[in-house]
Amino acid sequence: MARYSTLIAVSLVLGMLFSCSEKDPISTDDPSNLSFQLLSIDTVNHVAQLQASAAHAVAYALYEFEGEQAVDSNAIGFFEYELLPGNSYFFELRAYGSSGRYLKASLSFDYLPVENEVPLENGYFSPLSYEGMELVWQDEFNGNELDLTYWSFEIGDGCPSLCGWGNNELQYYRAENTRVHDGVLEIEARNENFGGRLYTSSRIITRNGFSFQYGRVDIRALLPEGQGIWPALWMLGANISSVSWPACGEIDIMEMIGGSGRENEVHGTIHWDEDGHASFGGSYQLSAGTFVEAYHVFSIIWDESKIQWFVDNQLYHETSITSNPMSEFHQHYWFIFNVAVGGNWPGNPNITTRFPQSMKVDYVRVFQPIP
Ligand SMILES: [Ca+2]
Repeated sequence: MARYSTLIAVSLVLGMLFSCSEKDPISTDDPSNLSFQLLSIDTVNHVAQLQASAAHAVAYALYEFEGEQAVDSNAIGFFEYELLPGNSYFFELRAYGSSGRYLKASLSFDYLPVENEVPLENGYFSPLSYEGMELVWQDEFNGNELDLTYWSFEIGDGCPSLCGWGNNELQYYRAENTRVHDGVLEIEARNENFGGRLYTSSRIITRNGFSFQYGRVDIRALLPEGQGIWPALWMLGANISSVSWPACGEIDIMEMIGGSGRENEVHGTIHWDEDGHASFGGSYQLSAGTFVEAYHVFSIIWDESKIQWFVDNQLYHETSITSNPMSEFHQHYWFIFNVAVGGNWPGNPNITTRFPQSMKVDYVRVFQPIP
């Protein structure tokens, strides 16, 4: 399905200027506290909704860039404006008081539709075999549904025991947001009010279907984008139900914090218990482009002494796991794939965040040394 994803860069300039007046503007005849914002863009019908609001305003007028005449005016401050894809827009808004004096504010944005379907062939591929190793588990996501032999869904918002999943995340996880089609697993974060939350997404785990200790993991994926979007490919220690987190250990193979200027960077991290929560992470930046534009392969090599992190087979982070407090890294782990929305690390979505957003996983493969 071709999708018109639209990107807006919003810059909001509020000019609180009284024009043509030398009077002290402290009067209910004059407007005050003007706000002017882009409420939404309907990318199907190409319509922008703009909302202005000011105290003591009796009329609002909308002007285009350098326009002499208002393109629209009314008493409520709500405007719909038809857009042409590929253009930049600049609006000025005037809020009039009964005195006839006005406050003005402006905002600008670019409306740049892009074809958001990145072909599966675009990007890096990892080999199906490595010398001295054997493929012990894989999911190539070749069917039409998630293989429940391996995977199950974690549903909800984490409440009551772990509301916001420990990070003040905003989404409600549902099975409905996961699809397997055209050779990929797709987890879609949506701007959808459900279960008392403003967003929905999915979080899938192999807790009851597959776990392993030591090996090489390759995961080929295309990442979503936008402020507040937080895709993750990670693992938890299989003893979590008995020792809890962080004593179970956590190995984050890939996390990306969406938002402008951050989508060329991914993070690899471990968490464990060493007199409380300890963590150690590294990050990798692409030399060009973003993780939204092409598939990349996120890997770890994990053995008795260390864990190494790779992007497209480039080593970028490494840790020893031989110290005594790191016993949690010498046991079985299972996978978690999810796309979170909002939370402590990325911050919340804003007007620049386009929904829906998808993480697509082409495959996950686990290799272990041939005995
Ligand atoms: Ca595939």
